[in-house]
Parts: sequence; structure tokens; C-alpha cells
Amino acid sequence: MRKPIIAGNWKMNKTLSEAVAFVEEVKNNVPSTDKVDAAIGAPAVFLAPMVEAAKGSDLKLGAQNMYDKDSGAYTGETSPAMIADLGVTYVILGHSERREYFGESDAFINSKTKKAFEHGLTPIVCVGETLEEREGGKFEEVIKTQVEGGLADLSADQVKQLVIAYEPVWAIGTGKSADEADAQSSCKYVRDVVKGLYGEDVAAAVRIQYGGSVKPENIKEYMAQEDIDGALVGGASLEAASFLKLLEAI
Ligand code: G2H
Repeated sequence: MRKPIIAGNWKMNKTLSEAVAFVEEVKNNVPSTDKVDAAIGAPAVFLAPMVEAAKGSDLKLGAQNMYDKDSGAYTGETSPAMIADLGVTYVILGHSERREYFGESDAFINSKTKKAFEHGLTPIVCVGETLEEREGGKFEEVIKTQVEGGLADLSADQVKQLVIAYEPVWAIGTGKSADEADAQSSCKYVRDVVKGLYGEDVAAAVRIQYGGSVKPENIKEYMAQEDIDGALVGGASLEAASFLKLLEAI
């Protein structure tokens, strides 16, 4: 049985006081980690006070990105060591916005994924096709390339531990969610690619999230699908009440 994982992805939103107020509001109502893993992927500058505010609760924190080096002359970057030292649990890697606006390649995402493990962080590796790719019949090729590239050279144990977020780019922040049958078949395809690379056991263990306009009104249908183990949620994770509703639906 794979434990559900619901992760918010705040992207570049909120102020520090809003971020801490959110944690104060949700922390005592987050379900036990025995039932579901609940996390917020927050801007790096908010992580330390959010970790502090979440202490003693089952709410975990995640970073939205990191660099693939431990330290050094990389002006403006945040290292995995820095993030891990704060008590952060997850790191979102290779989100489609990073691929699109910051030119992140599968090789770079793979390098960051390996680094995350070196520092005890759990990577949430994002994959997903654009509308053009889907309509051009390239879905399988694109997803296979991203999964193979992102997970290259990882051990079977590492792949079992990480989370893959499948997010069709055309469904992100557009309000246009994939219907649950489409989301299921896409997530099953992701699992099949993992199976081809690492075998049945690893494929059965790896958790796959669906992402793209998930909200309290539609999360149940996604979570009812065999190959969907959770959700990566942007817009609907920004308000405390909405985030708690997502968790209540599990
Ligand atoms: C997809 C998702 C969060 P939203 O990017 O990763 O955002 O739920 O707003 O579509």
C-alpha cells in the first residue's frame, strides 16, 4: 500500500507573515502521517520560520528548487545542505515552470535529484508534456525521456523513496484539469516506465502524484485512481481552508 502524499506548491506567492500565519492555522488540523504525508513547498526565504512554526505537528515543508552543488561561488543559489539544515523534508525538482523559464534539462534535474539524496531530502521529481507534445502524439516519448533522464543512475532504493509528480503542462494553473481517466492512464504510463527501468517491486513502491488544477472539488476523483498516490497542488494550496479540505478528502 502506498501512503498518499499531498504537497502544496506555493510557487512565488505570499509574504513571510502570511506564510507563518498559514502554518499556525493548519498545523493542528493536519492528519497524522500514519494516514497521509502533508507538505507545503514554500519559497526558500520562508522555510526556516515555517519549519519552526510547524514543530510538533505533522505538517512537513519542502523547497521548490535547489542547486546541485554543496556550496561555492554560485551567486543567488540555494544549496541542498542549506535546505536540509533547516529541517526541510522535500524538494520539488524539475517543475515545468523551471524547465520552461529557467531552461532546466533532464540531466540537471537528475544531478539535483542525486544531490537531494546525499543530503537526506526527498525529491519530488516533476514530469509532464505540453499541449503541443500531447496533440503531436509525443506524450509517451516525452514522458519516457523525462523519467529516464530524471532518474538516471539512481539506486532502486532511492527510486522507491522519491516521489514523481506527473503534471500535464496544459493543465497547470489554467483551471483545465485532465479528466481522471486521462490522469490515471498518464500516471500508469509513468509507473510502466519506472517498471521498465527498475522492475516490478520499485514500480509498485514509487509514489506518483497528479498535478494541474487540483482542488478540493476534484481531488477525490484523482485519488480514487489506482496509479495516483497524491497531488501536487498550486493555487488550491494557498489558502489554509482549501489546503485542509484537500487533506480531508483523503
Ligand atoms: C501545477 C500545480 C502545482 P496548479 O504546477 O505544481 O499548480 O494546481 O495551480 O495548477
